[in-house]
This record gives sequence, structure tokens and C-alpha cells, in this order.
Amino acid sequence: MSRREILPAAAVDWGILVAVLAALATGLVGLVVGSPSGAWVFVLHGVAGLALVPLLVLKLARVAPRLRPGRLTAGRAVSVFLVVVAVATLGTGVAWVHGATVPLSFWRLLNVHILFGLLLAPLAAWHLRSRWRSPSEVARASDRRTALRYGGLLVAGAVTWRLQSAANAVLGGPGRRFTGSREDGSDAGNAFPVTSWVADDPDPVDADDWTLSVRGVVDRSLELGYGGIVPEGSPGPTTERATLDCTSGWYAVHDWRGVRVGDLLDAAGAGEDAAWVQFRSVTGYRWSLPMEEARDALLATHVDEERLSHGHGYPLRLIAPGRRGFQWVKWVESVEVRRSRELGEWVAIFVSGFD
Ligand SMILES: Nc1nc2c(c(=O)[nH]1)N[C@H]1C(S)=C(S)[C@@H](COP(=O)(O)O)O[C@H]1N2
Ligand SMILES: [Mo]
Repeated sequence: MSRREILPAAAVDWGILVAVLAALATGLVGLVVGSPSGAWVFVLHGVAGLALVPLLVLKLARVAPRLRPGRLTAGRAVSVFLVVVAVATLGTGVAWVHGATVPLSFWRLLNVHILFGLLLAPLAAWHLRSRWRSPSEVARASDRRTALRYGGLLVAGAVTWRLQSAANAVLGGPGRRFTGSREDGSDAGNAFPVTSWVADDPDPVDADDWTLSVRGVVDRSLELGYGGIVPEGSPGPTTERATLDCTSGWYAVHDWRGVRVGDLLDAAGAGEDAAWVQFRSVTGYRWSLPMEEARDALLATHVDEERLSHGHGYPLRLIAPGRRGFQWVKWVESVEVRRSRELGEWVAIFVSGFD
């Protein structure tokens, strides 16, 4: 390590790689985390992102001389683009945390952040392919001072993250959950954001033409009309308070009223080897919950005593407490009891609605 270097070049590059991978992994996993036991995923995401700031500064200071216009090769142009995308990812992430909003009708700032983050991965992989440094190279170039400085960097990332959260709390604004989502429209009946994941936008469903079918691994399939979704002999309609938390960064708490899925499954006689329950929309959008969790879930007709509006899934939508919004299937027309999970639903949530 030369005396003017704060960290050896190889150690900076490895640090960047580790931080990018950690941020990418926690960013992706965070999209499906809905219960507070997973809050650490979001903390790690913030710390990894903040640790990238000083590392990128060190890296840019080192490579800046190579970037003079006369010396720009195609490879270097891609690297410059990579830097731009990395800065955009960090910038949108930090701006979003601090409550910035963008007037991009459909897209929220968080979606823009996710898009930049996803673009970063292939660019970084391309950038790496010719620049691979083995970990032993880093070990040779490092000493105790390097390790200490790295420790310092991580502590700085964690402290900055704490200060940011504290500043956020003091500056006020609508409350944020551990997922980072901001409150929007709680207890306001149907007056909360309508969000579809990608392209789902069906025509309004006519409840007179609609039925709910309960099928699959059951003793008897059921075909229920809108007026008959609460099985006879069951405890009756249930109201439950639950939080809808969308990955585009907002949440709302409501009292949802409807039928307990377990009551439907009892009426149909779910088989012994039934393990999953899949909820399917009229659009083909679908998601499954494990049996025990599905029994506790609700299929709602009402929100805060108002009948669900079309945008919110009339006539029937899934309420899956502790799950992120994209799993709360709207316009549900079938409940299928299954022995295994259908992996195709991971595709369906992206492509349903495209003809
Ligand atoms: N059929 C269907 N259900 C869906 C979606 C969709 O696109 N299609 N979007 C999901 C997403 S991403 C969220 S956050 C919630 C939003 O519910 P809301 O529009 O009532 O706010 O519905 C979920 N259910
Ligand atoms: Mo969502």
C-alpha cells in the first residue's frame, strides 16, 4: 500500500463488490419481507448502500486520470455508464428515504431506485469480467491498518444510517414502517392508492356473473355466488385489522371484512395431503400461501365497512397479514387446494394482464 492510499486498490474493489452484492441481495429479499422479524434485511440494505459511498469516492479518485476524453475506450465508456447508474441508484435510494417524491404519474421514486439497482447488476458483472482480482491479492496488499480502516468504514456506515433514521424521525412527515413504506390512506375506506404490479387492469367484474370456486384437493368442489360466499354453519363474516404494504413504498391499515379462508376449506373438506392454497384472479394473476397461513387469511368484500371498489379488487380480494401487497390477490375467482406450490405464479405476477 502506497503511503497516499487510504485503502489498497484491491481492498476497495473487493469492498465494492461485497457491498453491491449485499445491497442487491437484501434489496431483492426485502421485496418479500412483510413481518418485523425481517427488519434486519432493510437495515443491512441501508448500511451496504451507505458503505458504498466512501468506497466509490476512493475508487473514482484512483481511476479518474484514466477517464480523460482522449483515453476513452468502449470499455471505459461502459464503466462510466456503470458509475452513473451506481450514483443514480444511491441517489434515488437516499432521496426516497428522506421523503422525496417524483411526479412520474405511474412510477414512484422507489420503483426508479429498484430499476437502477437491477441495471447495476449486469453492468457490474460485465465490468468485473476483465478485472478480477483474487482474494489472496487483497490479503497480500493488506495489513492490520487496512482491516482497521475497513472496520471503521462499516461503523461509519452504521452510524450514518442511524443518524439518517433519527433525522427522519425528527423531521416528521407521515410514519414509516420497518420496510421503509410510508402511510397513505389508512382507515379511509376505499380512498387509498390503487396499485397493480405490472399490467393487470381488468374490466369491472359483475358480481352477478361471477362465482368463487373452491377446488383442487377437496372432498367437494364449491361454486359460490357473491351472496353465498360465507358457508352455512360457519362463524360468519369476520372483520380483521391488517396492513397492506406495497413494495412501491406505501402502506395502509384497514379493517377488512369477509370470509375466513379456513371456513371455506372446512366447507369443501380440504384433503389430508393438502399443503398449499392458491388464490387466482380473473386476470390469471395468482399467489399461494402455505395451508396453515391460508386458513387464517381472509377473502374480503369490504374495507372499513365500505364495499370494495373495482380498483381494490371487487368483488373479492385476499387479505394476507404479514405478507407484502403483491401477494394480496385482487378480483379473486378461485381458491385451489394443492399438494405443492406452482412456481409459475412467479411468472404470472409479471405477465398477467398482457394479452
Ligand atoms: N390481480 C391482481 N392482484 C393484485 C395486483 C395485481 O396487479 N393484480 N397487485 C398487487 C399489488 S402489487 C398490491 S400492492 C396490491 C394493491 O392493492 P390496492 O390496489 O387495493 O391498493 O394488490 C395486489 N394484488
Ligand atoms: Mo404492490
